[in-house]
Amino acid sequence: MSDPTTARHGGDRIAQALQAHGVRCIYTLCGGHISPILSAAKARGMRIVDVRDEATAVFAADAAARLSGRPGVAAVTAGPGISNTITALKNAQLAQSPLLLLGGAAPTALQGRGALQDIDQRPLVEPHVKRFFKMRRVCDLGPAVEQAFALAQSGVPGPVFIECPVDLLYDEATIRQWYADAAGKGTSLPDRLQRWYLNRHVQRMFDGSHAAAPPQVRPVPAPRVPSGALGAALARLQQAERPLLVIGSQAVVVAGEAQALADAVARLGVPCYLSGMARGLLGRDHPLQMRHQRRQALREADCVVLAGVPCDFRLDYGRHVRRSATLIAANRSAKDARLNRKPDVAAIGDAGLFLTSLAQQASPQGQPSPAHWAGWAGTLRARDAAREAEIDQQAAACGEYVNPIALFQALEREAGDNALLVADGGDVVATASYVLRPRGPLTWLDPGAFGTLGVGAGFALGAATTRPEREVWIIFGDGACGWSLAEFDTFVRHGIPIIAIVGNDAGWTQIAREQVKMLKDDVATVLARTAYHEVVRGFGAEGLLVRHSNEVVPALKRARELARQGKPVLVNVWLDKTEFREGSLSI
Ligand SMILES: Cc1ncc(C[n+]2csc(CCOP(=O)(O)OP(=O)(O)O)c2C)c(N)n1
Ligand SMILES: [Mg+2]
Repeated sequence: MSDPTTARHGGDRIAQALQAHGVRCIYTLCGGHISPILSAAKARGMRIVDVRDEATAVFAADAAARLSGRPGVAAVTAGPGISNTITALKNAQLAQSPLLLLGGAAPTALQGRGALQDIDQRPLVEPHVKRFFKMRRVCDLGPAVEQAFALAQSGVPGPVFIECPVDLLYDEATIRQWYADAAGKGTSLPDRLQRWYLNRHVQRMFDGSHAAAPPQVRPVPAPRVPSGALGAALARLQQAERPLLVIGSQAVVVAGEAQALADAVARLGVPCYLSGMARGLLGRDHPLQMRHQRRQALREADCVVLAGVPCDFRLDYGRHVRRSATLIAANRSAKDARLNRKPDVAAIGDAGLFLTSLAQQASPQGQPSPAHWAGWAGTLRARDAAREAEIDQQAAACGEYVNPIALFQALEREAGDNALLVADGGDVVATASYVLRPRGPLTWLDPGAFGTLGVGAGFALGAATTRPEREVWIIFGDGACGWSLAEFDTFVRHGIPIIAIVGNDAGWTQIAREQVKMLKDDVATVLARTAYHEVVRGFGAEGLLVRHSNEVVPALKRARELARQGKPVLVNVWLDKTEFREGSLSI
């Protein structure tokens, strides 16, 4: 293993800084521009997981970040390697997920001169990241990684990009030789001038690199809501008759505090809805957690606390909350706290810490919450139970193939207590999210506000490598699985036992549902009952086919058994069409 105190070359300086920040895994797809980083990171004991699409690498880094609370790291080659990551980068930016993307680049002296894969990468990447670092000197590589880690996690978290030209990554002797060879041995004045220029260029690249200090890790404390706003929120909450709490992804960005947050929410006694990464925060069955009829509850509430949840399309741009209700918005972003609707109390800071402090102040000695809140929670619970009974009825409908609600009810019973669920699809995922109960904090991953299909395998990879003790399931739509099915090759090569369920309804149903109704045309929304289980067998994974209800439970049991033996599995389930999602939005 490499000496942790000294770095061999620029690639190793990056690896050294990653090591200092506790990075254990790098997701990548190789390219000549980044080889020294990968080789040095491997030599320093980091796990290099090589995937089949650069987007997967970034999705994996995103998931790793969400689950660990520390930036995930991906490395991709110059040009097309980088352009392939744009959707995944944007997804991470909108999901406020801190990650570091290391991208290759043409040699410094050849940029803009027609080198292989040389494009101006800044305009492509810069809009989607908190900072675009353009490297020009070897001595800046380590400090850039330090800064990138701090920046990715500070304020509103997000992705950061470091562009690493290949000639900064190899050792000085090799680079000097490259440039000497390139300069040639000509004796004309232009030849000698060019040699002089290149010599000076190399000198500048390596200037100061021998004196570089070892990497420093900067602590990044989560921003705290000022005490004035905290006090105002507490006073408004205590006056409320029917308070409601909506907790979103941003409240769990300090992943290590998720359990403390769960305890605080339970202590606060306010009925709540959980969304995004906050799903599962209170475990499978908590009396304060409501799952259904959120819109109606929001209409009735007289005080709504939005913890890390902006008033975007998911809250009908704020219209779901009554005008007369007190709105308390806790958010790291002052802009998001005020999006579409001005809150009565804007609590700017970390939403998770805000709720923990609020609970502390509301009942410093663990006093119970007001009795009328319990009555209100009871009303909501009764409504939840009524909806659950309706869902049970809909699950009993028998068709030619498998009822999707019944499928997820079976999965809910069969998946282990340590299951971690990844959602990638349209209607099938929406149905799953009605029925499945994430097991605990940080056991549910969905793309977030960007609504990106294709996250499945990358998220699962990030999850399985960050939380190897967990049973990782992907819930795929048959449309969505097409983006990342080739990553079963990655799962097989790296021995990662992920279980994927494909809800195969032979179509892009979430889109078809409205398109057919409004335009009487199913153009481009029809797929075949493709044998996805056979496709993954080709990659060396296990594939199971389920066409009838009675095959569901045995297949799920078999899938778990195979995963326990270390094998990745895909269960291709033929679904019936249902009316379950009728009326829900697809745009
Ligand atoms: C990258 C991307 N392309 C297209 C869409 C639009 N879209 C949203 S849902 C959906 C259908 C998903 O089909 P499938 O995964 O089979 O799930 P189903 O709705 O059939 O259950 C599509 C195409 C999207 N959200 N993301
Ligand atoms: Mg489908």
